[in-house]
Amino acid sequence: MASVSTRYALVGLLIAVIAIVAIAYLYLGGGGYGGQETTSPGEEATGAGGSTVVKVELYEWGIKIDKTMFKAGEKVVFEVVNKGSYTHAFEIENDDIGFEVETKNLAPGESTKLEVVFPQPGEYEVYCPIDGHRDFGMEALITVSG
Ligand SMILES: [Cu+2]
Repeated sequence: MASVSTRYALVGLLIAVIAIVAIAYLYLGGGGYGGQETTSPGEEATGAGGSTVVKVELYEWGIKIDKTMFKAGEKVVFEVVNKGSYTHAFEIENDDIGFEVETKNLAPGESTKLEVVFPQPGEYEVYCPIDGHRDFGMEALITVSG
């Protein structure tokens, strides 16, 4: 039969073990949150071959582009994702020089890449070519410098 003081000691030990397990669990479990690497939004990603990678989000009703200033001759890869609930597409156009590129139509959640080399300086219009979407606000402007 254990004495009273031994019983207290055992209870104390049990509490200590539970506390250590709880702390270890918090440390190990909580470590998962800090383990993921994040890149800050304004950061410029550079892909293979020295091209500039730019994220584009299409939604109702607008176009979000991470970067809208480029240099002529610069190779730019637009990573376009449809974040909306309608079908959208992404078109870049400069009527002055007969420049026009566009993605296929993207279903909601779908994404694609559009590789562009801007041939010369100027203002390039960006918009969704699907009927009426440009008037709803799905447009932006890209400036290309020499
Ligand atoms: Cu659209």
